[in-house]
Amino acid sequence: MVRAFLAIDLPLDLKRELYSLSKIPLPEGLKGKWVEEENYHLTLHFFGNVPENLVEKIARSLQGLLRGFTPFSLTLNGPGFFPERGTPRVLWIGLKDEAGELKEINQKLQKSLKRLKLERKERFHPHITLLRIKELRDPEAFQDYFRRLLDEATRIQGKTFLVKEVTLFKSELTPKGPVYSPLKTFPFQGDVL
Ligand code: 3AM
Repeated sequence: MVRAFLAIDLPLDLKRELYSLSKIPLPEGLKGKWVEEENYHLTLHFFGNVPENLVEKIARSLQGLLRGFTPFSLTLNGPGFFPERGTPRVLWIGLKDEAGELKEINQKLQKSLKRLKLERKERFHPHITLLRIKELRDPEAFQDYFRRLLDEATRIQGKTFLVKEVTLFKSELTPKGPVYSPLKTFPFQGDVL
């Protein structure tokens, strides 16, 4: 079995900037795990554990559905968290998909998942996970922290980056954290203007 997900990897300088946000100290009563700098990515779909032979099938299908896309840019938006109500579990930075390319990839992906009889996901909210919250004892302290994060994130908000490819990653969970390695990369066609 392979634990697989489809994602957009990020440029190194952007990862470094995102990681600088982790320097804001977490308040008392908020325990979490900041995503490792090298691991930042934008998940398009989490496949979960799939048998090896299905990975090949998925890759072929992805090859087909991603054909025809050309490089496009995405813009960093402000921070947010999931779930919106109740205890926040995941803190992230959102993305603006101005040209609607992510939406289009997702629509094609959902059709392809249906054809492969794989589980689909109704909602797609493009984000880069920053922090996974393990314990939150003081909601007010969280609000303060989040305000500080909103403030700090204005530095990087509006930055754009070019997406030239999509990657099918293998995720291995280790005691030191997840290790992501590319299984297959799907480069977009055409020259960048
Ligand atoms: O980009 P994010 O962080 O949202 O949360 C995991 C990460 O997404 C998600 O897959 C991405 C790469 O690990 N993920 C992990 N387990 C999951 C699950 N059981 C999951 N998404 C949905 N269901």
